[in-house]
Amino acid sequence: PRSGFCSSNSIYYSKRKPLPLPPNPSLDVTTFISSRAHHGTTAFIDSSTGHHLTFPHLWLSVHSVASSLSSMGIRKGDVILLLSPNSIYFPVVCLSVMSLGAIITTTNPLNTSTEIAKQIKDSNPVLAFATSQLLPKITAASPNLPIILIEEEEEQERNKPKQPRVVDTLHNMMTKREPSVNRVKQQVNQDDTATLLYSSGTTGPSKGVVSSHRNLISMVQIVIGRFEKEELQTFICTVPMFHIYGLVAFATGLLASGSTIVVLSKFEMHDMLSSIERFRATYLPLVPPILVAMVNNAEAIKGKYDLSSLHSVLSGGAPLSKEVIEGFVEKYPKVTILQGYGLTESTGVGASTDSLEESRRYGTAGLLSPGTEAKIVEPESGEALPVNKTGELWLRGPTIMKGYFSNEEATASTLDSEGWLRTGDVCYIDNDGFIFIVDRLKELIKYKGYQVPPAELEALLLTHPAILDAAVIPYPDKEAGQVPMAYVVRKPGSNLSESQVMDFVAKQVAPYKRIRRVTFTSSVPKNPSGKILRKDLIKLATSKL
Ligand code: 4UW
Repeated sequence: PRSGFCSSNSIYYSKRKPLPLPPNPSLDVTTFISSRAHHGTTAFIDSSTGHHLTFPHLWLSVHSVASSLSSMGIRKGDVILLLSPNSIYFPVVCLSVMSLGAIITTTNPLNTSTEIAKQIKDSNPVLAFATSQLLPKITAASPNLPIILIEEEEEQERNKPKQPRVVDTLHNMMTKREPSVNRVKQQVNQDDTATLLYSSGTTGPSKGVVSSHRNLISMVQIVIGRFEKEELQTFICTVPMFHIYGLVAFATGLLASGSTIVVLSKFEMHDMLSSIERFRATYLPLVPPILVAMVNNAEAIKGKYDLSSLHSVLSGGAPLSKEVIEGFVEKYPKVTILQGYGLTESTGVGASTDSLEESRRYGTAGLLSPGTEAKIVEPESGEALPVNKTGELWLRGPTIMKGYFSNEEATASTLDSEGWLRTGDVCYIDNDGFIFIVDRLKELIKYKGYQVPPAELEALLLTHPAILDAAVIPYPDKEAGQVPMAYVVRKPGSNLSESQVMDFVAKQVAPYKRIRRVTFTSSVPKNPSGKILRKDLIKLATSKL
């Protein structure tokens, strides 16, 4: 196999050892993970309740839930919605659903019922799993969707009878141990769809990213390759499992290596740090804003918590500045920062650093994942560029999505006929194959690692009776990475204020999507075909910094 830059076709081949896919075409990702030998004992621990799932218990539960779903009539290709914060039961749902060849679609628990309704309309689920706390959001979004309640044992009897749409509880399904003869056997192929996660890609509103079992199996292999060590590892899970980062790590990949995963239902600094101490955790996957907070509060943290077990933190989902990396290295000299760069559209990690030495190349997103190829393309001419030249990163390989769900137009403008994915990230690759991300070509705003699609906010702003036109751009922010900023053109005679604009949006979107800066302008700059010239606005907004 080739490795490194090939000057005859301007393709970069991964320098990592290739990981051949299992040859059997009829294989689902759950079976692939469960059949892997390892010597782990505890798969998941809930950091606050101490409830845990051993590996045998996990697989029994997955089997039992899958059989129940099958007796309920769930079949290959059916879409099932999962609305839950991080929990030790989240992976049980994902793995059961995927084992049947049914498709899991996840959504941010912070989303409003209107936002959830949009995803339901697009993905058309036949069933939903939800915690009792989040249940009202689903019933508001889709009153007739049957629901399976995810709840702790203690909560069992309290909620069930009140809700007519609740058809069963996860706990009940996990313990039913329905004999597998009841399960309708349907062959699941690596090519079949496994997940439908939502991402705005390079432009427009959120779209369903279709990832196959092959995409996920190949990502599981990549995760195993990075983290399977002689000794078993303990991970802290605080990044959200509904997002590709958390999903591939905590609901699939790490399980296959026998690691123990300590689950936090939401991010809270004290809980995270005390969990590291209590469980002697070795790995801590994070998004950059949490690393920033760890650097800024290092003295207080080190005085209060014993973090001596911690071997590495992983950073991904958004860029980490050199300043923060250096600050972290100085304050936590015994902890290695590893980078991971990925997209929902690449079903997880497209590039990563796997050692301290690799991470020392400050600012790099790392080397291409095994089996992944890249091109750096000049956006105007479409020409593939050589080493050290900056352009749009294109990726190809076994983890690249099949396309956007029921959206041929978006698929065609993102994936080309040779299988290349336009990432919308501006990068260069150095002589040694290390990728450096320098800018974002696409519209996407990342607030604390969460995706905020400007097109959705612009559409919402245009529904305001006093707004004539609007454009939303990312504005740099030390704490959040970026915040959404709006340029607004008021209708003649309107005296709409900045805070009125912000309130109007805040009432209708999840908190992470809120507009946090407003500037009034007389017109929104556009090209002749009507596309907003975002780069001009970003330059204008940041010129005073
Ligand atoms: N540096 C700079 C980075 C980086 C980055 C992402 O929400 P999405 O679609 O997807 C993600 C996925 C991140 C991820 C997945 C699996 C994994 O193991 C891991 O390792 C730590 C990370 O974020 O957003 C995709 C966009 O987010 C930006 C970039 O613009 C990309 O196109 N991004 N990671 N390390 N920028």
